[in-house]
Amino acid sequence: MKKTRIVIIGTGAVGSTTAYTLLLRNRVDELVLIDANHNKAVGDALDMNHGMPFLEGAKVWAGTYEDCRKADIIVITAGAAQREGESRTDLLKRNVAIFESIITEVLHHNTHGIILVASNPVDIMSYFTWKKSGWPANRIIGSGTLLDSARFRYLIGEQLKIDSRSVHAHIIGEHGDSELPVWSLANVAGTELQISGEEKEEIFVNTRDAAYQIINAKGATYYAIALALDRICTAILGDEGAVLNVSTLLNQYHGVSDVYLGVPCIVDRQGVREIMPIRLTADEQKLLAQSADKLKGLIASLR
Ligand code: 6V0
Repeated sequence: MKKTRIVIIGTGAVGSTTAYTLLLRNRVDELVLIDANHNKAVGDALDMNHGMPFLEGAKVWAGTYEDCRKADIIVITAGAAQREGESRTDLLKRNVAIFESIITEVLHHNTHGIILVASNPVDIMSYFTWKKSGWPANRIIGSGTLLDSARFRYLIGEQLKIDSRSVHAHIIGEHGDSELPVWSLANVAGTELQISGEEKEEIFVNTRDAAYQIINAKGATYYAIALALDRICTAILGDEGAVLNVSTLLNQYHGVSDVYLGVPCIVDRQGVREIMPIRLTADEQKLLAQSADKLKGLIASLR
């Protein structure tokens, strides 16, 4: 039987936690770790291999781009940290340069896989990866607003004292400051949420600003994003047809085109099989258009 392989590029906080999550949940046969700091990948692989007597027997090693050849999924979590005094646009330019070299290497060895991008700004990095690769957009996926939607569902669940898995609610748009809550569709078992306008505002602000809160407290976020990446990989490898709010290329979606944004998508072995045509109110459409305009402005600033 063909072995499933995931390559993770960038084994910092997010990459190594994602690798560990995939291992614990027994998702793959082979897990390859690649980092510009090869020693970090070597150390992570050793550390995880020492846990094998307690696991189900996957193979983990610190690899090279050559290992991308047999990869089903290539997860990119590499990124540069913001330097003191550096603007977001300059950081973006540096991250694009990092991606330029990573994608060139990946394309050299793999033509059939799915690339899953988590590095920030994730929607722009995904768009750039799609442009650079020349692959069909369904095979370039960004983690999008899957994490934001999970935070949103968790906070709604806390408010209502209902298991967050029973809360159906979506954050769409940019993974970042211009994202928006789709309150018009939020429900539990098809019933409208019993939450006041004030409470809704507080829940959304806490969702949107969650990363700042965590980074202020401990410097980085990595557990929940690792679970979100695990969820996407599982939907792909299991050919699930799961509906996940990932970042994908939009084409005339509520009037938005030629930009990657987080929206509910059906995810299976093809990657993004289809985008769900959800209903939005006029206000929600306006916010989605603003989110798209913001990202297009940033993409234009790179040219
Ligand atoms: P980190 O801990 O600094 O790890 C980054 C890793 O990338 C380091 O180990 C670097 O050595 C490595 N790296 C840098 N350049 C290269 C290169 N050219 N090739 C290979 N490896 C390289 O950062 P952390 O893991 O905390 O975050 C990684 C990225 O994920 C950042 O862009 C974050 O902003 C982003 N996140 C995205 C989230 C999402 O929801 N999409 C959530 C959290 C973080």
